[in-house]
Amino acid sequence: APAIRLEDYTPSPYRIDRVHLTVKLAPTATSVEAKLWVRAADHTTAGTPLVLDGDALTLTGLELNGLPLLQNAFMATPARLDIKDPPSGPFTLKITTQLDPENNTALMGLYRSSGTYCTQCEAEGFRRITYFLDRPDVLSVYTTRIEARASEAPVLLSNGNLLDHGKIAGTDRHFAVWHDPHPKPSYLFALVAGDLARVTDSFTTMSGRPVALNIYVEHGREGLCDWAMDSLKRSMRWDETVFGREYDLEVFNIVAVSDFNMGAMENKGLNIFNDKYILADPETATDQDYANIEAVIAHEYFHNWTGNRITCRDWFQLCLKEGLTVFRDQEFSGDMRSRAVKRISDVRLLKTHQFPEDAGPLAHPVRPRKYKEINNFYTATVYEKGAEIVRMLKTWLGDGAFRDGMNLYFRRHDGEATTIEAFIACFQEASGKDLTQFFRWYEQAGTPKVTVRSAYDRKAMTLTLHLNQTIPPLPGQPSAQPAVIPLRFALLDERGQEVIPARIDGAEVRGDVLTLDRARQTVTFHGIDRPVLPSLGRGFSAPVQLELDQNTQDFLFLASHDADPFNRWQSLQTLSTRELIRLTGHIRAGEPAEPDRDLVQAFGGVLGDDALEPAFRALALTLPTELDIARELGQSVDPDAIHAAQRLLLKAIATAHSTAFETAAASPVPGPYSPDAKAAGQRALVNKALGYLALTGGEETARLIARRFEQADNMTDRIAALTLLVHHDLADAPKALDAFRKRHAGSPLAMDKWFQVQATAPSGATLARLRALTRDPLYDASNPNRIRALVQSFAMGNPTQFARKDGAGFAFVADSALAIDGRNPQVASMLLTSFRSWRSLETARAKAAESILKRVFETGNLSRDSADIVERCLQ
Ligand code: HT7
Ligand code: ZN
Repeated sequence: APAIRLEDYTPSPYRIDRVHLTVKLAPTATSVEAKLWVRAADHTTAGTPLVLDGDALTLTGLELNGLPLLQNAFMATPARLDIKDPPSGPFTLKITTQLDPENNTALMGLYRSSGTYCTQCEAEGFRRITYFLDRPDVLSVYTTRIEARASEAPVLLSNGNLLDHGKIAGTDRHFAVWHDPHPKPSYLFALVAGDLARVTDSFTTMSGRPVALNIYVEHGREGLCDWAMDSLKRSMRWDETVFGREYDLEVFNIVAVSDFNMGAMENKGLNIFNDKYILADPETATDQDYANIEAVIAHEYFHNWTGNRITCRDWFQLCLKEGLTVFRDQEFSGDMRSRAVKRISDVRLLKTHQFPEDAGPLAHPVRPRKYKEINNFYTATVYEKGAEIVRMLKTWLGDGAFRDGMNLYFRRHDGEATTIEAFIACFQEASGKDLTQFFRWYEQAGTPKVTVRSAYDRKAMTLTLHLNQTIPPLPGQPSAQPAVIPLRFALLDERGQEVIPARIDGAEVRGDVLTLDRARQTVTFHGIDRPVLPSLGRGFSAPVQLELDQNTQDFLFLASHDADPFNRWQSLQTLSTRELIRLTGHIRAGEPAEPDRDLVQAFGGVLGDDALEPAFRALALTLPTELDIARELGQSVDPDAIHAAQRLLLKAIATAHSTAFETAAASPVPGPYSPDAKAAGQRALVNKALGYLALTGGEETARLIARRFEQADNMTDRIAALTLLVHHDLADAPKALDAFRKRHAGSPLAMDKWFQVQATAPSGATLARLRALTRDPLYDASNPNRIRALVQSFAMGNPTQFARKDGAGFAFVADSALAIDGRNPQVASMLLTSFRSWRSLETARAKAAESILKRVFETGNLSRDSADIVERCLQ
């Protein structure tokens, strides 16, 4: 398929001002009648052929201005509808299509999930419902009439406010009419119909308007919605307080469904969620689940302004809504929880998911210039790096100018489909700064590497930093231009006190932010009367890889003295990364290796520092992941050696501080279970300590872990103990797995954790076990959540077994992708992205991966989604 290119964008020749949909639901034969009010965009396009998008559609009726269209006046295929000679003035089209929701397995368009009809229209799903100008810059006002058998679907929902509802006389059917007054693109259309339970609440907006809040779930799950509802109300209030954004309809509906390709969808006034981001109670959800629910609810709600009121002109601008909305949800969670802990967690995610994407064959700019399948661009780069760019704007311009820029954006572009250029122009005007160079962040792929060499001159009382920035060559991007990099900084003396320079030369400085904008730069701090250590990139102020020339003692000092908690954490990570790379080298060479004592000691310091919040300590005691080390190595990666190195360092830490870990593991978390950040942090530290004990402990520790599993009164502790039992292959593991399965067989979401624990066990026996698990009656090979739990967590979270030398891990993932590709291409291509770093593996493994990728590519009938990923992986 040819690529779609940003440079080829042209405005739509036609507008569709109004849409009336009448959807008559039946499981395998739903009819959709779409009445469209069409007019030419201007006189140059009036009367030109009108081409509407379709995807796998069956046309059953077509009228223009109320009269049936003659056969030779149009051309219809499943993929398009051409009206050859439309009137030059405004006209109406009535299009009738027939759909089969029951057999729509792609979960795009209108489908049925456990008997509930629901839709997913982003990015290009509306064209699977009716022929349309299915592009985000065509905004229409929708009125939707839904009809269904009352017993099958007592609940009928669409976007906007409810206008009317009632029985259809003489039948067993009923109807509802919804009207959304806000013009919106087709990707935000939604419809839900089914037999669902409703949990209600209400919210009064800042201007005093009441809003009815509803969450619809499967009957019997009503008791699992409290946290989601609470998160929604807090999100609504936060957006008013922090961004001045008020909700704009009489009702806000959320529906939870169990078959969903992604996390959730921000349809106007009718958000549809993967049920894993709604349902929670202490018995089935972990602390992480609670935090994720809070974040995803906020994210979808915040889209009401950043995405819905102001949307994207075209799909190249996806980060206009996604990067900005991720930034907003991260800020929200930072305000609800510990800011430092939230920031560290987000950066960990960025480094393990986005950095590798940005360093391999799937690398692309935050605003891509071309795509073959837009579904493959809902990536960590567009979302997470996109959020980092917005954060950099705030850091660089300052809080005031950032707020002014946001306000200008909301004022100027409300009701529009717009571009990144228009967004950035608002900040340029608000700050008076030229943002031309800053814009490169949207246009260049790759993570900039910034190397820093420092020199202190006691006589001259100067500290000089020699800074260098580069972006390594990437497919399609042989070279790159220097980026604007805001670095938050401080200079610390030997007691950890901040030293304020008298003057700084060589870079723009505003407050504690110095900004790099050249490939090579020398920055001089004057008036420095004693030796200082720079703390750079505080709070991870730019998404770059910082290579500092500081030695072990310097980092150990920062790890214990830096007032910036992020850099305290980062310093230990940097040291651990260096150490793990050193140990990996020795292990590969078959040489004896001994972990660095000072580093091992430093972890004891963190563990024993009661002034630090427990959640921070748990994060600081978490080593860089095996994938982080693989990414740092970049080539000739041997996952077994990395795994062994990590074990070695973990064991050394566990042995050196065994008593402190025993004390920490025995510290009870006070009170009954509560998902708040403080209690969650305490549990995280207890379970982290238990994890260290498991590495060195004998039978007594094994018994302790088994007891923790049996006695746990919440899922966080239960799954933590089960993970240790299974991953350390302890004697009680089989018994505990059985007990968990019995206890949670009725909760598919809890069972996902059971599949995931087994999929991530770093053991040679894992693959055979997974093959057996795919035949477990509780596994459903067509449900995206089950596939993610079993196959994706294996591919992304079990580096030694996925990259087995014999290629069997690769084959398992590739075959799972092929098995689902015909039914659900989006899920298949998501699985295939796990091959993205294959070239950095050592030769034997790389060869195995390559031959499997080639086998997949040569399979006939590969979906466009999967073909695109495999093709790019092989390029
Ligand atoms: N905007 C939503 C993206 C999404 C999606 C995209 C393609 C296919 C299915 C999908 N489901 C949801 C989610 C979000 O970012 O909020
Ligand atoms: Zn989003």
